[in-house]
Amino acid sequence: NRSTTRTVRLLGAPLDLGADRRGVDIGPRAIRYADIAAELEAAGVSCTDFGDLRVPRLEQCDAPDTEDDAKYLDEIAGVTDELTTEVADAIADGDVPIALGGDHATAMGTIRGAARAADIGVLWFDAHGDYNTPNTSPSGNVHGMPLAAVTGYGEFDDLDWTATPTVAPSNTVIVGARRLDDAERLALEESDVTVFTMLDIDERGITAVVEDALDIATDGVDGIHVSLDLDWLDPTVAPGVGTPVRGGVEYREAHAALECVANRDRDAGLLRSADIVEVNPILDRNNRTAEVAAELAASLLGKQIA
Ligand code: 4U7
Ligand code: MN
Ligand code: MN
Ligand code: MN
Repeated sequence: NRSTTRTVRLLGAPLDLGADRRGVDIGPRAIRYADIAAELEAAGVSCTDFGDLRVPRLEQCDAPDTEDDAKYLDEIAGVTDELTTEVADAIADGDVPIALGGDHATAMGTIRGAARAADIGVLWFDAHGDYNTPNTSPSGNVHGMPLAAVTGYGEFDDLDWTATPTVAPSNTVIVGARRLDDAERLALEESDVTVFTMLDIDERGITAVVEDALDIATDGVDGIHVSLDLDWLDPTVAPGVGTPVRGGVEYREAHAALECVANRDRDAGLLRSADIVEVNPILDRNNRTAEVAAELAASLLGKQIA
């Protein structure tokens, strides 16, 4: 049992260069307005907010040419390099950094920062696999590639750190997948990444699946990173996302999943870092998706229901 109060350090990452739909850069602000700080304090952790990273505005960047296979990758790399340093600093100070996205390219920064301090596994809650590479991506959008990058899969010309895995594929688990591109599916099959689909959740229940995911992610490492893409949830629960896919987890399933992670964390002190990404307020209804994000953060940090 943990004796001292933990501190979450919020790091805003208003990154929208990895996705097509505008508005995900307002995500950090919307999650703050949904009072993530109060939610976390209700969970018994203290919370500090380090504000937002500077992100180049889309309009300031050179427009990608039409056959660009990884749009804005250089600019994204600049931002995620800074986030890597911020996350590593937070962990060195004893805090738990949570990056507020921003699109999912954000995770290239948080995961690299967390992996500086210790060997980690990754739990990736997402409708998608985010396992495309510049060579396989149908869209050229980098938010569909971060998991491939951090597991060292495929060729990312300008990102030298992708030459070696930042996290072992065998400690990497996707939970809730329901839309994979063809090449992405093949890549995942030949990798050691574990994929639990929505059908696994339907058949076995969310808690059994997450317990398995935790066993795999934590095997032989010191801690875990949790990456939460809000499109993991059903769009009726979380409508404010750029790439919604029907048939996602329900509100209560999502909380149960993160409560399982928190329970394991309470026993073993596993949680090193997290990111909460893809909240797009322009596409949302009355900030509902940001509110769900803030509430899920509290479950991840061990909020007790009773
Ligand atoms: B997210 C997609 F083609 N696979 O690569 C792609 F369907 O971070 C979507 O999970 C990626 O929201 C979604 O562009 C990225 C597409
Ligand atoms: Mn994603
Ligand atoms: Mn997604
Ligand atoms: Mn496999």
